Amino acid sequence: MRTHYSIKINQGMDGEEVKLAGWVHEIRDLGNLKFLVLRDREGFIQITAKKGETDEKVLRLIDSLSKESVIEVKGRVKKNEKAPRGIEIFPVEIHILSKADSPLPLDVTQKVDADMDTRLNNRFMDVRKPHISAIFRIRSRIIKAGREFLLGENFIEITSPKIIASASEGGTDVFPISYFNREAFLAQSPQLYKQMMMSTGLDRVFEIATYFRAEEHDTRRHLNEVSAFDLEMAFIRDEEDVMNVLEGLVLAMIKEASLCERELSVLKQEIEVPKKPIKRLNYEHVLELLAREGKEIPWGEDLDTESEKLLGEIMRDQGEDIYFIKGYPTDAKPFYTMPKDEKHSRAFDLGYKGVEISSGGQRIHDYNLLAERLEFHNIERENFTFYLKSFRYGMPPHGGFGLGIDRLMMQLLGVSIREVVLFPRDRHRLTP
Ligand code: AMO
Repeated sequence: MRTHYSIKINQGMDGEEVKLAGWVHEIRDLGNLKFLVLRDREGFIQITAKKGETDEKVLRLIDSLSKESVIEVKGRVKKNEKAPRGIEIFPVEIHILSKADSPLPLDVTQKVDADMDTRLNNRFMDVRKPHISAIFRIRSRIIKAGREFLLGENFIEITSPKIIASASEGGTDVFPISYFNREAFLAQSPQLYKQMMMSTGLDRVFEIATYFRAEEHDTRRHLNEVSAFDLEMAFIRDEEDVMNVLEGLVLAMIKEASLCERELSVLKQEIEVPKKPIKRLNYEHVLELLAREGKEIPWGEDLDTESEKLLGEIMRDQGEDIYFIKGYPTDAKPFYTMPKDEKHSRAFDLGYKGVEISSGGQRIHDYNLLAERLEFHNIERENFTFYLKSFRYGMPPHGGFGLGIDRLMMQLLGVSIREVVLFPRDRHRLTP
């Protein structure tokens, strides 16, 4: 329907005939002069109609327009230094493709600030705002960069089932569903399947996965439906091999975000790309750093939100936005975690500006040890028979990680997790 997006029209096109299509962002009627601002995916353009010059039919149609209606405009480009970007369109024909009702549920011109619930309830309109759509354009770019990075590193993209028979991460945070006449669950992660892939010979796999987590948390960093880069690789010496891939992936994604110039300028933001290598901190050292600031965490416990945030501040003061924590106590990590010594494991987390954005590690590949760890975690072995079987007939040493895309986006832009997910799922939100 269109020959150009608004942004492509420039002064050099003076006199050319173009076709544009989009939403009526604003209408101003000054009697003899009528201004329309047309908004499309890429920006805005002014349409100027003049009594005596513009066709009567077009003038009457402009009078009948409501804000946010969808229109198609055929017109001539005109240089005008007084118009935004020095150009306007002189309309020859306008057609209404879809008329918008009024009043509008949300003000797209941002003159009235709506609260988050109203915005999310009307997300289809919220995303019409350029600074909101910019978020999802950056999101698309970093996902593309991540996928290309991994394909370039010889990883194979897979798809694992989301309807499964047992809790993939153990624990109780699962959504039960009815599967014909049996109980099933929504997958908490591809964990069991990506590990099973390691014994297939396809020894480097990844998935852009959805995690379903029945966590009760109601915070600015937790959702019940999560997107993540989920990866597994075999023939590793130890967790450092996995951390090096995560380092490359996350830095490639942050770098791509930093290159989204137009979006960042709409958002009035700049993104600093951290330098390689990402600092490695030992769990015990982290406890010391926190204790120095008055936050005591008993050995063996995971960091709570407050200490994650404090650690982020401590590291910021040392000039590090992003950091690994390794050598976690084995018992604080899931059953599949490879122990390093009696107390420590080969699991790691990746923190970015005070929030965990990824966790992973080397896994147990020995059948007997894995069965023992399942028992230690009080997980019924019968539910994991299909998974355990893949460890009995040739399973190479392996490891992997999950990198939360929503978490990475929220930390990149310094906003709540709900801002970076189109239709977030939390305890209160099931529609739209
Ligand atoms: P974990 O449970 O730590 O590990 O999840 C990995 C990453 O996913 C993101 N994430 C979440 N983001 C928002 N809301 C949530 N409720 C939420 N839960 C998780 C975080 C987190 O770091 N199987 C392991 C990964 C692995 O070892 O390969 C796992 O799922 O960014």
